[in-house]
Amino acid sequence: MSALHLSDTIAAVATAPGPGAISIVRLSGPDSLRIADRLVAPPGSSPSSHPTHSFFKANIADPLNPNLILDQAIILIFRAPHSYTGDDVVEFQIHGGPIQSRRLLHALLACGARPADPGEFTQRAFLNGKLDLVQAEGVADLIQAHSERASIMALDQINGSISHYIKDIYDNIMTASSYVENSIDFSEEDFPREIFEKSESLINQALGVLNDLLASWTQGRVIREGVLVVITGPPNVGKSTLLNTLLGFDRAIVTDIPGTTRDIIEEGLILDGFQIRLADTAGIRDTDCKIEKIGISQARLLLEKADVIIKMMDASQISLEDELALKSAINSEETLVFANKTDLASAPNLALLSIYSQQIIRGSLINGVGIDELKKAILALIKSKISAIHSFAISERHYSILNNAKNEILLALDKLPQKNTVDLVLISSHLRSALELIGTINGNVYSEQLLENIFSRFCVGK
Ligand SMILES: Nc1nc2c(ncn2[C@@H]2O[C@H](COP(=O)(O)OP(=O)(O)OP(=O)(O)O)[C@@H](O)[C@H]2O)c(=O)[nH]1
Ligand SMILES: [Mg+2]
Repeated sequence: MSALHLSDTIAAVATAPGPGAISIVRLSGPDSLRIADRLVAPPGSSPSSHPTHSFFKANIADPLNPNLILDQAIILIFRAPHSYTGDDVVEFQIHGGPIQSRRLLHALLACGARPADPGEFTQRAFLNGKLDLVQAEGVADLIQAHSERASIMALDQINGSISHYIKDIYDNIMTASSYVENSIDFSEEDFPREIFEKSESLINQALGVLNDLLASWTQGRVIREGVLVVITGPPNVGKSTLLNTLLGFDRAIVTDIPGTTRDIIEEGLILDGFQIRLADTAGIRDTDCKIEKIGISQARLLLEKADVIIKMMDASQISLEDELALKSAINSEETLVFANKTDLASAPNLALLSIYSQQIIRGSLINGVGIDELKKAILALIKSKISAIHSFAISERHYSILNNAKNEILLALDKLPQKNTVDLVLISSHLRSALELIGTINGNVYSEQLLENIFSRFCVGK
């Protein structure tokens, strides 16, 4: 990406391709008004004669053949710095459809604009100080949001919910770090010992906010990517039947042959507004079958990533293994136990299950029994993971950077109470490293590579 060249004027279609009522083509950069002037056919007034935040109707013509009218347009003028990007921006609202927008885009390119890269308008907004990197990431999250909850969270992020905390952490560590650095040159006798207490208090404040942000990560992942719910258990207990029942259509093959499912079968599902990734897996057992073995090891790997595990058993054949699995499941925060096939279960087995009635959901999928109870339990588990404490939620990128920054801060904090002037250089270097890391979250510190990674996930025109 020729990312950092703010002197170019960039153009792109901002609306989704395909038929629609209106298409919007955007132009941003120092030559926007001059380029737009070349397209407006007389007797329309030229865009450069209009003040910022004004709009007017005009015919736009092919710059190489001014007699050829391309479309009628509403033209909007935003002069720097009062635009989304901070550049001079001209937006053309024209008739919808892919042909009209493509013709206008080609005309703009012929007049000297360059095609915009993905996310380049938002990247310019960042480079021009209109928003920080966390807010820019919120824009991408908003466009990609699959649920109402995800879009609310993204909008909060654009409005600065996370940026505010990152700035807090950054400012406190910066002040602590300057206290430490300013005292490095003092002699042992004149040394202002109170800087240790002052710095410690600032660093602890920063650490508290940082821990709060870290704690919001699970919630964010669950809302943005969906909750991973994995169905597991021995072969033939009805795992694939459960997947099909929850989805409402036959996605997985169901037979009475143990070992039917081998590959992981994952499907999306919305349950009470929560996006769920529901996965059916191979039944877990000792087997000599090469294919089944691969399926079982894939299932085990997926279980490690699961947010919710539905452990299924066959109520008509409760093995010692089932009982052991049950005991470990009871202690696990993410596991629900579903005893299926109660229609086939003997009286002693039903009696045994009733001992665990608080921990086990009993059902008979073939008769539609137990499904509502299971859905309720899944939702309760998801809600317990999404506490109301956090109105914001950091992303995976923020999480890993904050964790590294936390390590640096803890190393600095570890040296402080010793009130040893020898350690000042070391403390200062840990604090500097933390600052550099935190700076890459909001973009106080950035490289072209970092911007490329972030903005490449945007669409063209945003
Ligand atoms: N009687 C009875 N049979 C059921 C019930 N639920 C599922 N089955 C049957 O149990 C058999 C196995 O079901 P599956 O859903 O394929 O089981 P699975 O756990 O996915 O099996 P694998 O893929 O082999 O691990 C099928 O014949 C189902 O029709 C139930 O509630 N009662
Ligand atoms: Mg199956």
